[in-house]
Amino acid sequence: MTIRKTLWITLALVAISLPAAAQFAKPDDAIKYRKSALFVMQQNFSRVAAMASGKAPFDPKVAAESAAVAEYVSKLPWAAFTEGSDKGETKSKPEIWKESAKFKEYADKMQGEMVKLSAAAKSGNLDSIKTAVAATGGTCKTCHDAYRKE
Ligand code: ASC
Repeated sequence: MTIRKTLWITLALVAISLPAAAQFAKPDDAIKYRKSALFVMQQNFSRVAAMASGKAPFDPKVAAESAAVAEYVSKLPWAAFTEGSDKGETKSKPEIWKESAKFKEYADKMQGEMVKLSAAAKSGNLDSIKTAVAATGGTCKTCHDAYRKE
């Protein structure tokens, strides 16, 4: 193999093993990305929460679909809390970057509850959905109280 070829293969391997963080061209893109993901997640979660609280009629199919979207999208914001994206159009507190283990713990907790919510919604049992909505909402609030500016 030529040196050139070896170099290209090495570069390609490095590129695919880079963390998702590397996908953002600039800090503003990372901020926009995580806000967008959190917004889409919140919209879908709220739709299910409204059914759980009786503010909206219970539609099991819509609940299951919305919860599945929220569950999937709950995986996305975290790769966008990149170095340098603590400054800009963001309500993220700088503590996120200083307490990354605790922040990750909160993020993981929320994702775990989203999995349960999605399972509950799939089952079509409104009581299970209510329990899961409360648990999931609690994880949103815990993290916001600690890491989101007013
Ligand atoms: C939402 C939303 C949150 C959570 C939280 C639950 O719909 O935007 O931040 O639920 O309010 O306590």
